[in-house]
Amino acid sequence: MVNLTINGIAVSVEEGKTILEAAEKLHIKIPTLCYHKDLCVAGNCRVCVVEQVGNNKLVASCAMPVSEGMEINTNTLKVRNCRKHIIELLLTEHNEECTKCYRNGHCELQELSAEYQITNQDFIDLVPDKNYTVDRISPALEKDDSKCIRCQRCVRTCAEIQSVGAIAVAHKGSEMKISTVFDRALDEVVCTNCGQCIVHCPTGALTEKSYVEKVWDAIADPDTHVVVQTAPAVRIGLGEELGLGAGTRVTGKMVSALRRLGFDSVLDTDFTADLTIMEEGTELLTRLKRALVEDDPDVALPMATSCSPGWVKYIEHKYPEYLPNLSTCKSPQQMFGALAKTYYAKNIGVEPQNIISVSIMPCTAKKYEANRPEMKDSGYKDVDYVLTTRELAVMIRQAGIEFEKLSDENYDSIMGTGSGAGIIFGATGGVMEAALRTAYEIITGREVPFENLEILPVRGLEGVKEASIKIEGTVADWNFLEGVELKCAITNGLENAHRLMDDIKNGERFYHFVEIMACPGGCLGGGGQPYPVDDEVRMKRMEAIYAEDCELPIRKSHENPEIVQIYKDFLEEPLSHKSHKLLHTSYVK
Ligand code: HC0
Repeated sequence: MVNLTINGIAVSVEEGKTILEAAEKLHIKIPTLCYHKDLCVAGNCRVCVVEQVGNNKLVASCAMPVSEGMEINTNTLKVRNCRKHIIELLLTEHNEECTKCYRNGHCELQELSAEYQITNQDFIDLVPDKNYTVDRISPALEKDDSKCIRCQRCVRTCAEIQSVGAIAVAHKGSEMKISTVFDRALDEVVCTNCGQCIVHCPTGALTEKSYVEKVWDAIADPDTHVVVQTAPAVRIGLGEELGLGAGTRVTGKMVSALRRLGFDSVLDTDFTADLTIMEEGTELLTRLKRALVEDDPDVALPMATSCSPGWVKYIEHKYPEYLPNLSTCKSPQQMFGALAKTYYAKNIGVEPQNIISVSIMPCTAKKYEANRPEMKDSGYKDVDYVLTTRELAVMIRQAGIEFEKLSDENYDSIMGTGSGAGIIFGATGGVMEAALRTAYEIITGREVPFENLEILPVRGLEGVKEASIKIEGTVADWNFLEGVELKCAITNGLENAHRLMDDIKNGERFYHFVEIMACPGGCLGGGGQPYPVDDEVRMKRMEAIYAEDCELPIRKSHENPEIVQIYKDFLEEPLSHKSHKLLHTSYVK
């Protein structure tokens, strides 16, 4: 341990820790901008400077490791003046239309500016006028350079967490900016639309494209029937965005708020998450049969999940030779959209052209996914508008709804019932766990014992998780699987996906089934969820998801009565002709 004092208070921390981390232990807050717990240290904004006693030097506390006997002051006149000048300089270059900014009230620069009472504009004459680029081309993301403070959190996020590298630092000195290859629009480069840059950006330089006004217009139109679906992870993120703690579960209040906003049908993506288990599970078993019984050399294993659109875009760019390995299932969002304008429209007696289908997602890539040309199998655009959890919170605030005081309400039916297996889709490992709960019962004809419902090896924030299940006691159709050891892997975050895919490609690992989610922690850590985020917050959201699963009366997808009903009334059976037309797709290199 290393002993030091901060503001005269003694503290001991492990060797290698920084001054910032030691101060945190003493509950002394040091302001930061370029620093983020998820990322490597950059030390480029210097707003976290502190004074080292003895040499009177200012050092960046996020980057400086502690040393024995060190004496640090975090709140001297010199420190305060230095921080103030740094913030003033940043503001001098910064777009000052804060009242029109999407991050107004949630901006770290704005908070610091208020904290340090910045009223001066002493440096304004030193800064040349610039032509800033505003990129609004993508259906999912927007990038406004006039709000960028060049802290490079986005660059590190894109490279370190996501292994994408769509954005990088260009030029030097005062010309320095965050750019893409040849300064192309985000929509024209390898960006996966995951939005992790947004949740790591301290200002409004990177945001989602907002469709709030379009949705208000649809709700106000008396000729349209507006159907809304809510993703698994929104119910454990919305409360946090509305000021309740991380991991607060608000499913019933969210449903109630959506009705008060004026949505005509309030339905649940968990229903199509359950449907995905039926379709994707059957697809996996079919592929295994082809491989193990028919010795078909063309069958692509491992089969990979296809529900995370950031991951789908990543595989298209980085591993196109593995596209046949993607499950042909559309994501639950898109399955829902295709059914909303066919099955649901028919059931409620509304013409599909009069339905507007809105989804509330924790994900920015879902906006991109809804706009993909493949996603029109209902004969219309399957999902018209995608809002993030944050955008839904904006609508709730605009409508003057006192969220905390709402009573709990239930989703409408049909397409409004989800099982616990559907809910856990929102956490990394959830799709795998949900699939195993159903596959076990199909293959063995026996019920999963209650104590084995929770498959712990697939849970948690670890980058790559593995599970190996020996199949025993199969029933007639599945005897070919007797004794087979089913090998599965789960990853979250595209850097981890990249490592896993490289190992598969190099023949170092073999699996039958892999679950890959683009964002750290899975959808609960998506680019449309509340900021700020770190692993502590992700863990709280994850615990909330599993708690919700535990409390539901139905915890297996195949036991969802609305799933049984849709196969009886409409789809006939998994992988039927109708299922293929509406629920499956393919991607091209
Ligand atoms: Fe997810 Fe999904 S679990 S991707 O993270 O599969 O966004 O929450 O809605 O579609 O269900 C996001 C979350 C979804 C989909 C589901 C899947």
